Amino acid sequence: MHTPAAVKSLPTVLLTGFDPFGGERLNPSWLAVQSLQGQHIASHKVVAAQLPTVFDTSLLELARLLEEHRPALVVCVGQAGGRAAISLERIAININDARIPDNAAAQPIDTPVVAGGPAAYFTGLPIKAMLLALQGEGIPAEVSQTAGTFVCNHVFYGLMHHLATQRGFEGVRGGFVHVPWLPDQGQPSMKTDELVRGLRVAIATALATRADIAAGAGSLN
Ligand code: PCA
Repeated sequence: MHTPAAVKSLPTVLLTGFDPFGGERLNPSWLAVQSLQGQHIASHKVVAAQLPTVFDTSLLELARLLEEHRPALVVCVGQAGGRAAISLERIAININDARIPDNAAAQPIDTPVVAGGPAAYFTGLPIKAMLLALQGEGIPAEVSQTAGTFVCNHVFYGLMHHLATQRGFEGVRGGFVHVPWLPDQGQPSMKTDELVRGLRVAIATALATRADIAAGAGSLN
């Protein structure tokens, strides 16, 4: 029955974006994520939150959000200027190596995200199924083999480490998606409404797909 109580108890998708960084005035990841706040996708409710583009603080905020919302699925989103497509990140690595200072003027070089943690984590998202779904909708998409070594990779690694090691997160899936600039920021770019549509398709596909499609489909890279 669709009582208010039943609606309230819908499982949650935690969707994060970042604040602007590197002297930019906006961050498309936050604009796109923000517009999905409170929306329902495949019987899940989206909780949108902003993370600061700051090493360590971003992970403290993410950990707080994970404990508060206990999501069924987590998709962290960031801006990747210079990329032309929605990038489904495959792997998070245990390194911070910042080419520019973060928003708190920190610029760690060759430090681990988690001291003693594994070298890398694979995404928990079904990225090949998501890729096919996005391309089927005519939205430019690609699998990416690196989320870089700045705050996005830091958050991706911290997310996967939290899900892998903290109690109560067994079976919770998560991963990271990079989005291109908006047209105002430079080229190549993607418009906000296409980004939003792409994130909706990506999330719906992740919720509908338990095991990623594999070998039989051939390499989709
Ligand atoms: N992109 C940066 C950090 C914040 C963001 O949106 C990155 O790719 O690391």
